[in-house]
Amino acid sequence: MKNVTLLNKIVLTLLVLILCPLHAATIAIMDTGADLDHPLLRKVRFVNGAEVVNGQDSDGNGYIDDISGWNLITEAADSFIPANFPLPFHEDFYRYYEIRRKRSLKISTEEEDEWYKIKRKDDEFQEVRSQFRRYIHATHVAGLASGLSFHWGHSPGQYHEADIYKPDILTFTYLGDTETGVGAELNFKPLSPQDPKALDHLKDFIQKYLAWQKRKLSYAVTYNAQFAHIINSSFGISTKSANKMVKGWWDEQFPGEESALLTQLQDDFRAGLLRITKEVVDQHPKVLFVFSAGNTDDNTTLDTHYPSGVKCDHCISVGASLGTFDKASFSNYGKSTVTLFAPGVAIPSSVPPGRILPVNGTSQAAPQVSHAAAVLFQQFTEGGHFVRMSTLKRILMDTVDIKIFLTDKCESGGILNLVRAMEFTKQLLKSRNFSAQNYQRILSRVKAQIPDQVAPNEYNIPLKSQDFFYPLEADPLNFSAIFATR
Ligand SMILES: [Ca+2]
Ligand SMILES: [Ca+2]
Repeated sequence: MKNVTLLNKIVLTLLVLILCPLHAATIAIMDTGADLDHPLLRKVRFVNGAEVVNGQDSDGNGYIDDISGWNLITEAADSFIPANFPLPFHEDFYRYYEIRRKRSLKISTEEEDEWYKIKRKDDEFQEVRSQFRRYIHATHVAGLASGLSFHWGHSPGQYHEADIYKPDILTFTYLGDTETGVGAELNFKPLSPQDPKALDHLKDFIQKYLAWQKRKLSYAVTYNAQFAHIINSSFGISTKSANKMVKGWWDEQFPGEESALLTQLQDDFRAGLLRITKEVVDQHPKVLFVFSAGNTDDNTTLDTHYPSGVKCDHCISVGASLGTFDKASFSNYGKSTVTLFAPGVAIPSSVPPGRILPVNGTSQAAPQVSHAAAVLFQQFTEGGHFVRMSTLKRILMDTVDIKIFLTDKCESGGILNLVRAMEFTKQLLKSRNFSAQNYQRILSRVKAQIPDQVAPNEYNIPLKSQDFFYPLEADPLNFSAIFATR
């Protein structure tokens, strides 16, 4: 009898291991293509175990050699392509960022200010800067999704528990230009302005353009949903940009003509962008979508932002805060369109090749929320529970640091607090009681136990919205020491 019990235990344990694998949550980075060979990202690289690099689609999912992701632009497995950039970037470039950071902090010298102003007007230099931005963007976002940011700017050890959780990072190249395949943007070919069908032709094109955007988004999401629990999308189109696109087509079709019809077409186009997003995300209820709210200081409840403005219970839109004491001046906001905020000023993370750089943006705020969601997801999984993505969203919202300056700026009224979200989830799972009353009781208790986060002093200086990137210094934050503990 004793042996039977032991056998039962073994069988049960094996069943649990088979049915509830303790794999990490996977976050897909839909972006410019992340460098997963960065020393910090190697440790979190997603590996498609069923695929083999042999020039064939070994796992039969339709994508050849997709070991760690896919590139929609080139339609190949190489997501990050350094050859597309003018490497190495000149050191003056880094100096530019160093001085800009100092200027934001009002600690730059006159000589530095002078040098900076010259570079700022230097078109060639600025062209390199925009290339650099594309070069680093996804890798920076991926580093934050992996949990890098939580180790910096806070008291050491505060986030050590988060470090136990290392979500896998999948890279998907979504942003970029191509002439072929699903990524190829549609071009408008106008009719003669006098053609009676000209207006219908333009309207038709706008519908075709929306259909293309939907195909592209659907392609990306369908791919990523094979492997990822969370999709991080740190990109978007503002109302102003969307209107400009429609105005461009209008001007090609009706040069010099002004009409109220244009405004109508612009409104329809923006509504269309949100509609196609909704159609795509609704097909993937098991995926949590985390969007950056955008960097144009718009109220996106009034001025839509695509795709972050989509309404769904497994979608999160993230605004950027300045430390934990103010909205970042550039961040979009919206009582019904932005879910919560996360720090988005001077946030350090990985950039190629193997370096660290503090950067500003809602692009930086969003992946911190993706990371937090991954951590909670793993807590549930390890506790042997399935969890709905809408529940993860609810917990993240309920455990924020409530801020007066965000009350009318986002749905939750606060800033992400990972430590509190983790502790709440831990206590909820421990209680094994998922009733609404118990949820509220534990929430109140954890709120009393875990204090609001305190921002590092350096943030306590007004920063300008145009100061989006921060300089690279030789490991100023001692990342190598921090990550030795991983
Ligand atoms: Ca494959
Ligand atoms: Ca293969």
